[in-house]
Amino acid sequence: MLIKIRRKHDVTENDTTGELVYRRRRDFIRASTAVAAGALIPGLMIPGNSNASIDFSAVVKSKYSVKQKKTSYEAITTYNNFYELGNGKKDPKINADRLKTSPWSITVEGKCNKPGQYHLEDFVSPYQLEERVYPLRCVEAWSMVIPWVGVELGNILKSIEPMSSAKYVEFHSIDDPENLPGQSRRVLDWPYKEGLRIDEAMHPLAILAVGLYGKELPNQNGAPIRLVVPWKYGFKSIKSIVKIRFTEHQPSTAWNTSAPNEYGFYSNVNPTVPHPRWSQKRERRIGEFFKRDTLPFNGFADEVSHLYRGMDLTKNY
Ligand SMILES: Nc1nc2c(c(=O)[nH]1)N[C@H]1C(S)=C(S)[C@@H](COP(=O)(O)O)O[C@H]1N2
Ligand SMILES: [Mo]
Repeated sequence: MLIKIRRKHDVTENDTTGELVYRRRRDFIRASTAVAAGALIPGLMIPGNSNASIDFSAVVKSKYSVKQKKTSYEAITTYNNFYELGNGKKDPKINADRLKTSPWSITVEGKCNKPGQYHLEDFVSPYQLEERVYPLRCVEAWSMVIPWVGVELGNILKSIEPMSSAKYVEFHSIDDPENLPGQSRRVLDWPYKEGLRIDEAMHPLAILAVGLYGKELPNQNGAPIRLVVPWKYGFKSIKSIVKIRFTEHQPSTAWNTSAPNEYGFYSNVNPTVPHPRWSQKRERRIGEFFKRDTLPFNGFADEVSHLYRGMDLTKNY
């Protein structure tokens, strides 16, 4: 059911998860060595009263928004990658209620002065909610334009007071194999993990989103809180975050661990570096017929290319 036969160069909207093809092979090979569910990290959900009541009337527009036609709410919320909720693009919407978002807390660890467990409100309410209309470019060569509602990641991180030894930030998604149907299979090494270098995380374009189209984030889009890093491939924008850790060394991340030759740690959108199995030169904007050129850093080169000065992003992708 997962593997769809198609013409070689025809990446369609229904192309399920180029990201997954390699994994499936490895899954198969590793099936015999896979550990039992009991060895998985237990659920990280902690009881509390953190049912978010975010005031979406206080949202302001942002100068960082792009002026591109927004993808429809329907498409944004029915065509998703969220492997915890299934491998197909439609699965996350179908299985959305398997993600339990209330209560929700976020554990902060590592090299910072204010580690601990935070309620969602503590993360969000002190800061200005902004609408950020950003293109999202999946590594599978499709894209959307999404009007996120969120707060600048850097402002939140600063309030947790990272130490000078904090060179990276690591994020973990929810780990709840009892409820999340995708986690009963070792598609990835759960929980889903991502990471940024600290200066990337502090860049004003990076946000933690709690909504889209002026409303609460639907579960399939990573409720109640997810990262959005618009100049990187979509898989860096980790959903349903329960843990943030400051580290001295580059953290291991889910896709990079599963296929390091295909998914680099940085994974900035870069049309000149093909994925080993397909070109990244062009993309299909969901809802449009003709493909369009993919832009370096997904169109944000002026804002972010200085972060990578001196780095060879064709090797260190
Ligand atoms: N926890 C988690 N985060 C995730 C994913 C996932 O499977 N699990 N998929 C990633 C990928 S590959 C993409 S393209 C985007 C998709 O975000 P969207 O469904 O809101 O458009 O989420 C990213 N974040
Ligand atoms: Mo993706």
